[in-house]
Order: sequence, then C-alpha cells, then structure tokens
Amino acid sequence: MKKKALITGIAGQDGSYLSEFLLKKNYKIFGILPRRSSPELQTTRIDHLQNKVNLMYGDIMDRSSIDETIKKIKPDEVYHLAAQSHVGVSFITPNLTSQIDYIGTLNMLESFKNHSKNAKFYNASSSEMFGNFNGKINLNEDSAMHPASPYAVAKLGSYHLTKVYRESYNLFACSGILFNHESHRRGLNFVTAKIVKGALDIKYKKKNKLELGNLSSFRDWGHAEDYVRAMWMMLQLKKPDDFVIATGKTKKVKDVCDYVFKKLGLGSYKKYIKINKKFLRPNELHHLKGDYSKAKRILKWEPKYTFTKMLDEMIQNIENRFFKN
Ligand code: NDP
Ligand code: GDR
Repeated sequence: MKKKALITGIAGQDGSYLSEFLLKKNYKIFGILPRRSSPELQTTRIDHLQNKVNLMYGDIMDRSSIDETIKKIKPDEVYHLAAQSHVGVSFITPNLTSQIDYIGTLNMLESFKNHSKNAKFYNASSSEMFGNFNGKINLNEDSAMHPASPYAVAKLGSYHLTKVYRESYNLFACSGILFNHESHRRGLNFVTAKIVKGALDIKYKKKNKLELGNLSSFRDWGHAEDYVRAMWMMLQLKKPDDFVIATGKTKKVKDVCDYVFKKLGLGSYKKYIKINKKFLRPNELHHLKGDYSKAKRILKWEPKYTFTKMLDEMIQNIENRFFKN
C-alpha cells in the first residue's frame, strides 16, 4: 500500500518541491489549501501536479477542518509547512503572524496527537530563531536562540511546542531548523527572487532601478529542492530528532546583487540599486551561517546546489517564465 503524506502549505515553495519529491517515492499526497479569493492564482506552483495530488480546503487556524482532514486521511506522515513566512511582514502583522505560526502549529499538534498518534510529524522551524545573540559562529542545534522578529518568536514557540508534544505524549514529532532556501518558485518579495526579477526587468528595459533595503546582512542560502529531501529523511529515522539544514557558507545580500547583475551582462549592481527605507526592518538579523554536521552524520544529508548554481537556476527559470513566452 502507498504511504500517505499530508502537507500543510502545499501550494507554497517548499510544498511544491516536497510534493514532487514524495510523488517520486510513490506516496499518495494530500494537501490542505486555505480559502483564497483567486484559487486559480493560489495553486500556480503545483498546477503541474493537479492530477497527482489530492487538495482539500482547510486552514490551520480552523481546528475542526484539521481534525476532519486528519481523521479522514489517516496519514503516515504529516509535513506542517503552512505559515506567514515573511519576516519583514511579521513586523506589520505581528498578531496574525503569531496566530498562524504559533497557534496554527498548536492546532496541528493537538489534532495529530488526538487523531494520528502513530504517524510522524515534521514541523518547519527556521534559522531566524537564532537571532543576533551568537555573533558570527556556525550555528547548530545547541546554539542559543534569541529571536529578533515576531515571525522568529512564533517559530521559536512552535519549535518548543513540538518538543513538548514529543516528550509529553511520546509522539514522533521533529523540527527541521532550515536556513534560507530559494528557487525560481520563491515569492517575489523575498530578496533573492526580487533581485533576480528586478535585474531581468532592467535587462529587458521594463524598469531602470531596483529598490531594496539592507544589503549588508549575511545569509546561508541553499536550494529548496535539497532542503525538502532533508525533511523526508528526518521522518525516516527510528527516533524523532531536530536537525539544522544549511550549506555552511554565507554571503551578503550585495553578493547576490553582484552575481546576478554581472551574470545578466549589466555590469555593477551599484548603477541600478536604490535603497528604500520601506524595505528596512525595525530589527535586522545580521549574520546567519549554519553547521549541518549532525544532519550529515545521522541523515547522510548534504546539499547538492551551490550558491551560484542556485542563482543560475533562478535566473534561467524566472527569465523563461516572465520574459520568454
Ligand atoms: P511559503 O510562504 O512559500 O508557503 C507557505 C504556505 O502556507 C502558502 O502556501 C500559504 O498559502 C500557506 N498558508 C498560510 N497561512 C495558512 C493557513 N492559515 N492555513 C493553511 N495554509 C496557510 O513558504 P515556504 O514554502 O518558503 O516555507 C515553508 C515553511 O518553512 C514555512 O513554515 C516557513 O516559515 C518555513 N521556513 C522557510 C524557509 C525558507 O527559506 N523558505 C527557511 C526556514 C523555514 P497562501 O500563499 O495562500 O497564503
Ligand atoms: P529572511 O529572507 O528574512 O532571511 O527570511 P528575505 O529574503 O526576506 O530577507 C533576506 C535579507 O535580505 C534583506 N533585504 C530584503 N529582504 C526583502 N524581503 N526585500 C527587500 O527588498 C530586501 N532588501 C534587503 C533582509 O533585510 C534580510 O536581511 C527567510 C524566510 O523564508 C523565512 O520564512 C525563513 O524562516 C528564513 O528565511 C530562514
């Protein structure tokens, strides 16, 4: 019999790659879709999978919809990816972000405990939870966590909740502490995709400037395709555990600009970038660099994409999508 996976956030960046990955592993896939005003726009990342995945309306803020779905499907594995995932936006909608990213996870864990106790649960945690406290060290599962945004606080809460449910109710529930991961399916208001699309707009003479915020922060950027593989690997273990997933390399936002503008033959990014205060955050996380040695040792996971291979993939596919058809 096929294994059944339930994915929240299935229409997001990671949900789309995870669905592709699990289909190749012969899973039967179920995905929860929140109600949105334009369903035809909501599923663009998974339209190519429409006949292969089972989508059902539901919302992680609505316990009854989650309960009914879990009772009906009886999943073997639950991947809880749904979130308000934009750190900058979390300063503007702190209440909503806390509700979705913390209470939403609580709803999922409660429903899982009551109706799916023997299945396995993956919680999408984030490197944002580390905050600025650790300085420039390589961050691992034991590093201190001092979150610096409403998003990160909510994610830290749901990370602790997942642990509490694991330890209190003997559940297989784990968190992947994933560092930034990108792809051509990334929302265009995240910095890598925004830079790639913005530079292409300039190349194709649709715009002549790109407005950004802080160019000096460091991030450890990988590719989503590599990172969803790690999610699945965590759920194949005999015992639940938490893992950092990262590349171990770090770059500045301005390094992304430098690579993308040069790759497109535009020369120095400095000619085109305008700093707009609107994109600065009330608090910034300055430096992220992950140490994924535990995942390498136990899961045998390693990233396949490099920083430049990831950006090349984004440039090629974003150019095809917006400028070549
Ligand atoms: P996306 O923002 O691309 O996807 C999030 C998905 O969650 C969207 O499909 C969204 O739907 C859905 N969603 C939002 N609110 C609800 C709700 N109330 N009920 C049901 N679904 C909802 O995020 P990613 O795919 O990039 O990330 C996946 C997860 O991993 C998130 O939890 C994120 O915080 C976390 N994460 C991501 C990292 C990254 O670099 N990508 C790094 C570390 C952690 P809609 O778009 O319609 O609102
Ligand atoms: P991040 O990703 O906040 O790290 O969270 P994002 O791409 O939004 O920002 C990365 C860095 O770029 C700076 N920046 C800008 N960011 C955006 N979005 N727009 C801009 O115009 C801009 N200019 C500069 C930011 O200040 C920041 O320093 C991502 C999300 O996927 C989270 O859900 C996830 O948990 C973390 O990664 C790990």
